[in-house]
Amino acid sequence: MDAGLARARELLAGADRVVFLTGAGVSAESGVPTFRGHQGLWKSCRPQDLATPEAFRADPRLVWEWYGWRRTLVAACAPNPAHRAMAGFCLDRDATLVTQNVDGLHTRALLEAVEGDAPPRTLPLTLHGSLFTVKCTSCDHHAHHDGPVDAASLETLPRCPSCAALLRPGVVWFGESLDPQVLSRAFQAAQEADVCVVVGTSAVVHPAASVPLATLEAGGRVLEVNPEPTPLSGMASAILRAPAGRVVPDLLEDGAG
Ligand code: BV8
Ligand code: ZN
Repeated sequence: MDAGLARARELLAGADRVVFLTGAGVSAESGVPTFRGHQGLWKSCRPQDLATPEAFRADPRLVWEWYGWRRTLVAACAPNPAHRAMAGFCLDRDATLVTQNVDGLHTRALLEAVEGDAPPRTLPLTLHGSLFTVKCTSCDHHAHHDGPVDAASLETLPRCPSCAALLRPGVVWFGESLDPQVLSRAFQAAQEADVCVVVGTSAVVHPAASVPLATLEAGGRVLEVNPEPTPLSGMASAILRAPAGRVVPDLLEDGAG
């Protein structure tokens, strides 16, 4: 067994409480483009330029076209072995899954792993919201919304059933604050964790990228799963330089717990 994997499994075996922080890389093998990878580009637009309130104000049709395209793409993707291994681990152990992703694949993996309802503690903490929700640009209406979006014109964009204002994707854009309750639960879990397993994130977006630091500051360890180095690599006690779908099942399979 690879030395990094052996070390990582040893740290997990000794951990009472575990927190996961995932980013777009965990969904790459499911066919979901990452945020900053070259394949993440869409119509030569940079995601960072479209995922902002300013972009939506300037051109809601273009932004909805991008989100509609992503929603359709993600709806055709499936959880990969990394999602499934983490879902199983969270069902068996005292573990919290925090994700930056808006693709819903962690939740789908969890619901596929349980018959019936998933225990609330195992539901992922989604720091940046979901592609499959909308919220009103004017009133407090928000709802699940998973159909195709007709972004052909301003007139065909989704409207609020209560006040008829434009609906927007139910995600957190750059420059917007995260849900304070979700964020505080994520940092609480990180502070209490013995190990934070960071999977598939470039660790450049804050406050999400600070979650592993809360584990370190409380005396815990960080494990990193990422084919590339990140700003967190220097703080990791073990690093698995491999794709998540290939190595996370080995990391988490029984015998690591
Ligand atoms: C906030 C939802 C308080 C939308 C996203 C100046 C002005 C205003 C704000 C800021 C500023 N400077 C800094 C900030 C804070 C800003 C920030 O951090 N900016 C960064 C870019 C510098 N943060 C915010 O604005 C946050 N809010 O701070 O509020 C505030 C309020 C007002 C003013 C100031 C502060 C809100 C951030 C949330 C933005 N929304 N998503 C949508 O998805 O459409 S973030 C977006 O990036 C995605 O959610 C994504 O998940 C996230 C992080 O990216 P990654 O997941 O890491 O993905 P990435 O492509 O980067 O990397 C993929 C990784 O996977 C790579 O490392 C790759 O090697 C690896 N990989 C590839 N394949 C695999 C793999 N790993 C494993 N296996 C594989 N197979
Ligand atoms: Zn409304």
